[in-house]
Amino acid sequence: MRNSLLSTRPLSRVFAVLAAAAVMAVLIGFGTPASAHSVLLGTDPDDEEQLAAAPQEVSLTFNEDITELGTEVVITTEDEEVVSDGDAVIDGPVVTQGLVEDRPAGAYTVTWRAVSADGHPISGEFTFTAAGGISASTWVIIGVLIVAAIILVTVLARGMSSSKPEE
Ligand SMILES: [Cu+2]
Repeated sequence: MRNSLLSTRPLSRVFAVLAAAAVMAVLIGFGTPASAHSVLLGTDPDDEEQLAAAPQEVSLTFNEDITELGTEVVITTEDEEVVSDGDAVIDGPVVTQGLVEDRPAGAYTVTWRAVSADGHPISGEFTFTAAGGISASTWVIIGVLIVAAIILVTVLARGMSSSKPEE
């Protein structure tokens, strides 16, 4: 009996080591995805996209929820003028950043930093180009056109109602 116990001991040690190694492998294997940083899946506009005009907002979509604290998006023109307006809005895995109304033509750079659900910050940048600009003068022209349209409609409506008694 004693002899057989001694003979099985080395074998059980081997099993114990193998079992421990298996447990470690499982822990490492399952632990890695849970602690991985968030990954940027895509942006709107896309990196290096060419647009007719700069958009009113830019959005970034990640593979998991983003933490509000420490997440920041800064958008600059090629003249290094900051055109991002206010704080980024975070809705789960989507981060949206508004732009100012005066958006000139040219290249834009979006520099972002986002904090993963695991607390780790990730960062990057992408660019897009606007063929035409939406500037303050564009808004003045749009305003003038709207006012002119209102005046025209008012004049036409008056002309129609004043011509009624003549019928
Ligand atoms: Cu991480």
